[in-house]
Parts: sequence; C-alpha cells; structure tokens
Amino acid sequence: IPTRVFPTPQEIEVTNQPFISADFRITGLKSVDSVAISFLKEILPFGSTKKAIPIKISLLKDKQAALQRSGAYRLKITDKSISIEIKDDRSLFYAVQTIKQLVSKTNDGKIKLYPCMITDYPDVAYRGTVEGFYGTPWSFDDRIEQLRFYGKIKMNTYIYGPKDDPYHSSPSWREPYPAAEAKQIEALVAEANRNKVDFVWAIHPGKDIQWNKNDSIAVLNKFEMMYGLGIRSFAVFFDDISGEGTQPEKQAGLLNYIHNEFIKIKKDVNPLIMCPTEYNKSWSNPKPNTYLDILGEKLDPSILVMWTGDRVVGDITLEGLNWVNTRIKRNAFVWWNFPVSDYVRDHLLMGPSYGLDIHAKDAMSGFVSNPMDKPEASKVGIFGAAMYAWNLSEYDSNKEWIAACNLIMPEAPEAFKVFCDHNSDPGINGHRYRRDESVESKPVVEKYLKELSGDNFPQKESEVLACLFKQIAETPATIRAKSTNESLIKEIDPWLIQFEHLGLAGSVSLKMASAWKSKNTNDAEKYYSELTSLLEKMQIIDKQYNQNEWQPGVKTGSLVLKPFIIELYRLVGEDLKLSKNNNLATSIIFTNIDQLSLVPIKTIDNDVNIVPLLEPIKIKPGEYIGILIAADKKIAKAQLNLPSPTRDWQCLEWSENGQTWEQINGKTELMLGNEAFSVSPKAKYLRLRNDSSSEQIFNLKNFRITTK
Ligand code: LTM
Repeated sequence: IPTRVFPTPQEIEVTNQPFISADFRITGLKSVDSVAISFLKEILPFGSTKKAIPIKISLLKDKQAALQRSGAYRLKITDKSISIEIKDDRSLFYAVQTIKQLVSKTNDGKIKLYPCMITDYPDVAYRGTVEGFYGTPWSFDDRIEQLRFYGKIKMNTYIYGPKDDPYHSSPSWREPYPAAEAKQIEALVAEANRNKVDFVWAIHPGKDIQWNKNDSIAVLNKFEMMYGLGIRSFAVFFDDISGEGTQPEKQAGLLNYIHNEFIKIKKDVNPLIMCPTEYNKSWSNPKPNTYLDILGEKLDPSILVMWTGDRVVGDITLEGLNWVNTRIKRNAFVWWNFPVSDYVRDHLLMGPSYGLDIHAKDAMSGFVSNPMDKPEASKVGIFGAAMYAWNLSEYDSNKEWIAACNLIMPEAPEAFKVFCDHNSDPGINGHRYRRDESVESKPVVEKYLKELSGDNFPQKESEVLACLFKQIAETPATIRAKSTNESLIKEIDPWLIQFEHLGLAGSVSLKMASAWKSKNTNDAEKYYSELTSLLEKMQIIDKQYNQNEWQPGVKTGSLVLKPFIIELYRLVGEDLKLSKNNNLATSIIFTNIDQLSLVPIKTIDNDVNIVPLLEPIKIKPGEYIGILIAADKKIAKAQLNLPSPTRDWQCLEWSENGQTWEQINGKTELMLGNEAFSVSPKAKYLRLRNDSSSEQIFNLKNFRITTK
C-alpha cells in the first residue's frame, strides 16, 4: 500500500491489488458531520454517474464495548463500494483521515485505492496535549496549527493551561479575558471542534484561592464566561502551589461543587479534570489516609485525576499507575512531561517518545503530553504520544519517531532525522531525566577513542565519523533550503547554527587526531588552532542566542558528540603541550546575524578582514557585526566601509570581554569612507550594532582590523 495507516489500527487487512475510480457518491445516514463530509470531498472526486462508487455511512452494528468508544469506526473498501460504520461524528472524521492516508492518484488524476477492512478504536479515551509549561505560551497561530495536527493524528484533547497566562493562573484567574483574547479563544474552540478535539480550558487558582463561597463562585463565574466562549471541557489545576491551597478536603469540596453546580447542570459538558498538588509518586505522602487517599475518597467518581508518573518527569509504568490508581480510586489521567523543556531551556528534546508501558491501557483514563514552548518542534514527541495512546500494544517508539520525522519534514526527512538524533538529551537537570542521544554513533565514538589510545589508528571508525560530521555540517543548510515549515526553522534556528558548527568542529577534530597519531605535528597544530576557533565560536553562539534567564544558551550533541570533540581536543592539546585553555588562536567573526555566522575571516600577518559579501545584509534591532581578535593580539586600528542608506542606526563599540561595551563616538561618519581610526588598546572586540528600533540594510564592503 502507498502509505501506512497511522495510528496503527486495531485490526487491518489490506490487499495489494488496487482499483482505480474517477467517481464516488454518498449514501446512507443523512445527518452526519458536515466537516468530515467536506473533507471527504477534498480527498475523493464526487459525481453522480452510474459508475460512481457508493460510500455508505451507517451506525456501527457490532456492539462490542471497544466499538462504543468515541472515534471508533469500521471501514470496508472494495472495488464496488465503501462502507463506513461509525459510533459518532469523531468516528466519521477519523475514518476519513484513514481514507486520506490510503488514497493515491494515478497520472491522469484518478483515485487509486486498496481494498481493505479496518476495525479501529482508541485504547485510551482522552489523547492529546496539555499546554502546561512555564515560559512564553504558544501563539494563536501555533495553536490553530496544533489543533489541525491533532485531527490528523487522531488526538482528541487539548488542555489549555500555560503557566504564564495570568487569566489561567494568579493573579487574574477570577477575571474575564480581555475582548481580543476572548475572541481568539472562541476561534480556537471552533477550530478544535472542526478537528474533533475537545478544547479543555484549565484554571490554576491554588496560589491565592480563599476557601470561601466568594472564591467558589469566582471559579464558577469564570467557567460560565468560558462556556460562553464555546468551551465544553474544564479542568482545575492545583500543581506547583504551597500553603492554604494544597488542602485535599478543600480541593475536593470545590471540585465537587463545580461538578454539581456546573458540570451536571449543563448537559453538554465533559467530565471535570483535575491536577492534584501531589501529582507524582516522589512528591506524594506515602502514608495511608493522606492527600491522595482523601481525594480518592471524596472526589465525585466522574472527576478525572491527572498524574505525571513516579516522578515529575519520568517514564510511565503499569506498576506506577496501579500504585496511584488504588489510592485515587480511579484510573489516572496521565500528564506526561515530555517533550517539555522548561527545565532545560538550552536543549531541544527531539528524540523518540519512549519509556511508555505498552501494557498499561486499562490503567489510564487519559494520556496527554506536555510539550516544549516550541510547538512545531514538539510535533515529533507529540506524534509518538498519539501513536502510543491509540494502540499501546503495537507501539514502537523508534518506528514512530522515524514516521514523525517523515511526516513533519517531508521535504528533508533524512536531514531532519540527523538533527533530531543529536538533539534529544536534556543534559544534566534537577529532575534527573535523561534521554538517549546519538544512539548509533555512540559505539563508534567509544571504539574510536579506545583504539586511539592504543597502537593502531581507528581508520574505519574515523571514516564513519568523518561522514557523520560532514552530514551534520550540511544538515542545517539542507533543512533551510528544503523545508517549507518556516515556523519550525525559526524555533530551532539557534540550534541549527550551533549544529553546523558542531559538524565543522567534529570534522576538524578528526583531521587533528589523525595528523597527531601519524606524528605530523605541524598539521596537528594547524588543526588544533582551527578547532580552537570553532570551539570558541560555539561558545559565542551559546552566549549570544537563546538568552533566557533560566538556562540561557544553545546546546547540541551534548551527550555524545560534543564531549567526543572536547576529548580529542584535550588529548592532542595535552600531548603536544598546546594551549589548554580556549584562548583564541585566530581572530573570528563576532556576530548574531544568522546570514553572517559562517562568514570567514581572512588574516594576513596583522591584517584581519571579514571576507566581504556581494549581497546586502539585513540587520535587525540589536544585531551586530564585528570581530573578536586572537588571544595574543591587540587592536592597533580599524577601518570600516559598510555603506547603508541611513547611518543613524549605527553604533560602533569595543569591549574587552564581550559583556561590557564602550561606544566609539563620532565614528559612524567613517562607515562610508576608508579612513582608519584608532581603538582602545584594551579592546578585544570591535562591533557595529543596530541601535535603532527597525531593521536596517547595509553592504559588507570592508571590516578590517590591524592588530599588533
Ligand atoms: O507537571 C506538572 C503537573 N506541573 C509542572 C509543569 O507545568 C511543568 O511544565 C513541568 C515540567 O517542568 N513540571 C511541573 O511541575
């Protein structure tokens, strides 16, 4: 068949003899979901000729329990007819998603379909994401795109709970959303409905809630306002709070009140979801009759209780679920903290979604993934979560990771896999959560290092790693050139820049080690110096990009590949008694303009030049271009020719350490000339910064420093 059906259906039989048709028509049930029907019409050509293949939509006749679940469907395709049996609107929508995956087109535009018989339903009732991270919430456009993505991968739940939305949490949870935001929520709900996703709006009142009538009514009023915006699913979060708000009896009292006074009264609202304060085993009081048992005892049985596993961030095991389920007297609703990166903001978590028990389907009521603040990049992890929650026993994390890369970057799937493969471990962190990274390269690296310390040079491993580092160096350019997903590229941009440098540094480190091992000291020293510059550049990228206040910087290949390069650098440096610190051996470009990050520097004796560019360069507010000179040099003078339509944006500065800057006044008029000027003897850096609030444009004709 042309493509696999995802998530893996519960039962599927497909023949390998396709048939071709130009025409289809609908029969059977009349009042079915119009969104699914118009979607079906986008996939299949509809007509009324005699040859048109009838698509019959009917209610599921088989009454087995699994087929009573929302979204269950049975699809039978033959060359004479298509039959879609459904439980509800969601079933039809999912059946149509499956048909879309099965359809391909002949050269003359006709439809090619493979006869098949599929019986399908989800293992877990609620499957989706919880936008529950700390940091900048997703934008409106991001969320629209996510909801569409969830429809495609048969996820049915999006829980809205960004910690940094003040109207979700303190201080403003009691207040209505401002009009513009309210309108956006309405539009999001409409998009969620189109994609058969429940938009669950969560409130996080526990930081300052008063356990009195006023605040109970405040929660109810807020829910009523959200109901008015179209919300039909609600949650109350009590995570990450302390003090008064944490009392289980009071929490249960409020939740039961909401259940009785709101959920039960509105006839069209889904069961209430809550996130407890003790939301993982390591934070739970193990003694009987404490927090979790009280919730289990007191909460109305219909209220769903969230749970992150044995730890805040960790694997989901059947054993761990059984432990909590006994206490809360219901099946936990899993809040899986993956691929969220709010605790390791200098890393990306792009690896497979693994650590999920494939035997746990009867132990959970829901499964949602908490993603990164980067919605497009998170799709890799989310896809895995969706595949898992639909069909646990068939879940294979690696297979689905490959499928995710193919789906998310179809224009450059191999390059994207290389990128994700080496950007998956979060690094050392407080949750002690680690992920595999560079899985296939790791044994090669280990063998290389082992052999290098012996008598023989590891030729085979060296070749494999040289290929890998070349591929890594080329990956960002391939992704940028081929992928049409601009949002994704923007999200991962700093890591793409750093990844390219990782590849370059890796290639040079291998050449250095090879020269060193064959006792070609001159070459080894030359490569050592080149590697010093690249490592210094990686440090600069780490200091310039993604400068958040928590974990600033850009780490890539940090589990296997970067430590490997550093190990070679140390080994050769120590043996040849070369400079052990990272002091720059040669001058390098100092810029945060992406377009320029790899522009080379030409150094001839004391003359240091940024190699000029033909095309004009755009410089955003705060961006700069400059030079960091080699450790043993001083700046004698400088000479710039950077013509630009206006010059009042240009701020010329020097620095000794790259942190504090001194302005060189009155020098911007020199930008159009070639007159040399002197700079403080303390200066190590010289840069021209866009000091205005708008993007500017200039030509890089001459940026030259004379050193002494
Ligand atoms: O996990 C829960 C229930 N709460 C918070 C999340 O908001 C946060 O994103 C994750 C990961 O840092 N950890 C939490 O404790």
